[in-house]
Amino acid sequence: MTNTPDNDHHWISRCFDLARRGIGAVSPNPPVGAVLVYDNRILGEGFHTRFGGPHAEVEAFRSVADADRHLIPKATLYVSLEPCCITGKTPPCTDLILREGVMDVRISTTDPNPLIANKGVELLRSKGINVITGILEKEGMELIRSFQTNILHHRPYVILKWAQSKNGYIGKPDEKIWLSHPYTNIWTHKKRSMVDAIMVGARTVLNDDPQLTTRDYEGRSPHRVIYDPNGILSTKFRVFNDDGCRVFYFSKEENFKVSGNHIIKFSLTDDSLHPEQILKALFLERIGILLIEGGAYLHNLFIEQHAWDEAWVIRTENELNAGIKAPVVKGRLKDQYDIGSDQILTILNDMNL
Ligand code: AOF
Ligand code: ZN
Repeated sequence: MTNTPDNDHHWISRCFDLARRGIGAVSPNPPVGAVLVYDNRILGEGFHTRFGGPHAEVEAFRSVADADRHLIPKATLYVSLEPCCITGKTPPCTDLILREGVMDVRISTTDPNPLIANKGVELLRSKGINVITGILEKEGMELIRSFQTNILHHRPYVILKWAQSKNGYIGKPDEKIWLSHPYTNIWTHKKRSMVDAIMVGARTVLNDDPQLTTRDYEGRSPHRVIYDPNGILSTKFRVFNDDGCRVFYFSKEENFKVSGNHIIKFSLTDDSLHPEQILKALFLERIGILLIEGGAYLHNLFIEQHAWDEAWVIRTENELNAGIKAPVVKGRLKDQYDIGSDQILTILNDMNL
């Protein structure tokens, strides 16, 4: 039976669902899903489960039952991302596809990695394989947005997050104020489990003594990044806890009050912008997605330098009408939903793509 466009959408959506299961473990590699279909039946499927691990296509072929292996050459391989044709940490998927004898490959989006970018598609076509690209392409691109930033700009994908009152205030100076609904906390912790690191500024550490962990949701906690340009903090704050996460500490000053085997210290200089220095250093530490949780000074520093890619704005019912103003970002509204009495907006900055 032939595959209609409707079927193509269905199977590529399945690839997206599979790919999403790798989010939180694959960065700075892309999340990728693959499904092998024959006569509207799944012969095998898989996804990229961890950085450095087998690619989605490898997992999909591996999962085929022995009794079904003879059907592989007649099957269609759906993949959310163009198969790779280079040897990275793993061998090229195009070799595997040729070996397995699949003659029909359908893809959502091509790989933005300059080493691959269409070459995987061309190689398969040159071997007589029918390749269709661009199925639900917009969604496919959105799925690998952070990877695109990583591979093209060699820096982490930057997400800003804050909660604001009805009147657009995020808090008062030198005071710990809670604005969002308790349910939103669970959402925050889920989101934390999907990023590689969370950053806060020294003032936020002083005022809130946050933990920055995912204790209200299953999943691993991200590494922590502390921006303390004037060296005012000490290891008595909870962000410096030795709990298996690494702590990246950025300061202009040599601060002897901060030290530990899990703490990696970086010196900031005045010869270039701090966001640039921080992002460069973090990317070398394999941080692909960085969530900046505040405060406003840090958010604004990154906004002024155009060093942000996405913002999560939590609009709350809180009546606070004075204090520190919420940052202002201009971008594309991706989605908007309610949690408890809060409204959460996701805003994308497409200017850096
Ligand atoms: C695929 N399928 O599931 C993924 C791909 O170092 P490696 O071997 O893991 O290769 C990493 C590159 O492979 C990565 O930069 C991206 O271009 C591509 N990712 N390709 O065919 C997958 N994760
Ligand atoms: Zn591959």
